Amino acid sequence: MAPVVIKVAVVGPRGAGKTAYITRLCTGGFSSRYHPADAPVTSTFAESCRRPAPPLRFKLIDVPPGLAVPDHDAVIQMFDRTADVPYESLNASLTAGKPLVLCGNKVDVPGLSKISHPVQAYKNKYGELFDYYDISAKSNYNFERPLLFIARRVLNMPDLEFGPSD
Ligand SMILES: Nc1nc2c(ncn2[C@@H]2O[C@H](COP(=O)(O)OP(=O)(O)OP(=O)(O)O)[C@@H](O)[C@H]2O)c(=O)[nH]1
Ligand SMILES: [Mg+2]
Repeated sequence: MAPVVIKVAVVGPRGAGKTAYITRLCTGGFSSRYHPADAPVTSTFAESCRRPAPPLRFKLIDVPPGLAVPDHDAVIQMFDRTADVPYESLNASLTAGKPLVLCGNKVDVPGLSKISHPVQAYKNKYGELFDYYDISAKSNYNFERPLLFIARRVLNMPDLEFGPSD
């Protein structure tokens, strides 16, 4: 079966962990070094699915803040669970009719306080196209869950599972 391509824009403030998350998915590595990005970069993460779902090619677009977001099918909005910065609402044109996953990253760090983001307000606004996950690019906690949610919504296959196709 030919792979289905899903373009995912990964947005969020400086230092949230966008690049670390995408690198973790696409290469399996993690670096504690921080290199602020200055232009969008697209990387590919391939995943097979149990039948009858097709294999998937996620095009993960790492978009630094303040830059135009390239064409996409879904959005991951990331923030840093260790930094209590005010959340930024998303431009409506970014998410219109598209799956949106909010990710609170760096949950490997001990002693985190309660999440400050009004997740329920997002749930009310975006409904079934929205989900929230605590994640960690460092420890891999929940790291494939955002993409599983997106795949299920984009393909309209609520039971889709990643894994070998046979
Ligand atoms: N402890 C911990 N640190 C993380 C995690 N994810 C990223 N970091 C660190 O946070 C810093 C910023 O991560 P980046 O991925 O570069 O952040 P970014 O969102 O791409 O930042 P910009 O390119 O400036 O927009 C780096 O030092 C990472 O190593 C995580 O899950 N846990
Ligand atoms: Mg970056």
